[in-house]
Amino acid sequence: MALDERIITRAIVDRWHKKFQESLDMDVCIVGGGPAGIVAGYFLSTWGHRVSLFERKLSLGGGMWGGGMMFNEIVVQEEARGLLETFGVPTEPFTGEYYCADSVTCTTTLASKASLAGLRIWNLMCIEDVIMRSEAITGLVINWAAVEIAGLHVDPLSIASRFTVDATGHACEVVRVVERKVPGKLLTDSGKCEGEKSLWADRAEQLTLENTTEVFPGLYVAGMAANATFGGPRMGPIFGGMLLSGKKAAELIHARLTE
Ligand code: 48F
Repeated sequence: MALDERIITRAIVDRWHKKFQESLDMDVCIVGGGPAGIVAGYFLSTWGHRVSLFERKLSLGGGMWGGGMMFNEIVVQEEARGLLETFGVPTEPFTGEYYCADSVTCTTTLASKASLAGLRIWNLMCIEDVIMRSEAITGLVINWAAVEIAGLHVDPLSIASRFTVDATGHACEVVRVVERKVPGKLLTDSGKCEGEKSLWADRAEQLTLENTTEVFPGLYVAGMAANATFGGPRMGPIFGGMLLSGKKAAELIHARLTE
């Protein structure tokens, strides 16, 4: 058979548009494909919800690929080891309750399992704004990352979503947009984004879980974005809190979707 380039092009364009049209009205949209966002997406998809995840970069994984300072190993504590094993990621005991995993195995396995669970992954797209109604955040304003990177003046499109998760890491980009542009206050002490504090691994890991919650009607925070929103410290390359936070966000939203 002689290959026809026009059919190859049509296959890609047709299939992509079908996926996109089926994804205009979602149960949950997750912004950011780091460990917290991927884990949240995996569980919500596994539990039967319609979930999209938007990632600005070419690949999922966020800060997990690079381990600590480009040494491609991550550390997890006892509480999170079982979660990694749920995904089939091998861990090795280091000492006491510290375990290590290869950061590349970890990233690729989490992303693969989430995708196969039915999570709709939109890479190379960024969230530049939210859709607001008087009662809640009801969706996201999306654009190509290439448009953002090139600084082009191109209007975005939008996606409806019952719940949104800000899993954008240190920058907590969705929360920052809501703080700046949506009337009302965030559900933090000051009503504003408190901002991330300096490194304290133990406290940060506990707070990441506590801070994983709804921060504005319809908007949840997970992972490092949770600590940055509520004024918690950063934790460095220990990833248990990120993984457990993604699972907690999924559980909270699952309860809302099924109540
Ligand atoms: O930063 P990131 O890995 O967030 P996380 O899941 O994990 C944090 C850890 O990696 C590490 C740490 C803990 O040990 O402190 O930093 O909380 O992943 C966030 C992802 O969100 C994407 C970004 O490219 C990254 O892959 N992202 C950020 N803003 C946007 C976005 C946006 N506006 N639109 C789309 N993607």
